[in-house]
Amino acid sequence: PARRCVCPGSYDPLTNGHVDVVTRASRLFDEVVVAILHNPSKQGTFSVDERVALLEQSVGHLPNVRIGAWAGTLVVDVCREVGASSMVKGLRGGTDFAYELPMATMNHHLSGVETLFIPADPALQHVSSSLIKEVVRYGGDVSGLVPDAVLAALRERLG
Ligand code: COD
Repeated sequence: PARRCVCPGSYDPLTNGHVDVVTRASRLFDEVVVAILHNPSKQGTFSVDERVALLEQSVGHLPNVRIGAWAGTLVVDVCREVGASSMVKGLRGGTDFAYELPMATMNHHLSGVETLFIPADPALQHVSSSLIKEVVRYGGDVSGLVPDAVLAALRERLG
């Protein structure tokens, strides 16, 4: 059977850190499902349709990557639905690890799904969606840290 993984996240919006993790996961698995998990009661900066479109433009060229969106769903239920026995996440440092370890253990407890961690590209360790938005809001330059399509969308929305 095809080995499949899920790369879950908010992707509000995606950054080059996300692109790096998805690209590296796509070399390890037959198929990668990029899963946008969003809270239906919380409005993001970008709509789910916009997040999907930006992901399509930035990782859509990878032949074994597909993109989907789920609202108000446990990530383990997404894994079950798409037939993935593991998820892949990026680790930027100790703070990510402290946040991710209990989630990984809970997700394994809930359904046996494994979480695999990929160490962040050192050149992108400081990149998060929230920090990127803050920098753009105050007029800073984030080129090189997000895909060009995201840069344009951020400038239009916040710049
Ligand atoms: N380099 C490498 N990796 C990065 C970088 C970077 N620069 N930036 C982000 N990442 C990684 C993050 O570590 C994370 O693994 C992933 O990319 C997604 O990041 P975000 O910021 O888009 O998404 P988060 O952290 O807001 O997503 C959280 C989830 C949606 C995965 C989580 O809340 C979740 O699983 N929600 C579903 C509900 C659920 O199942 N809850 C119970 C969990 S036990």
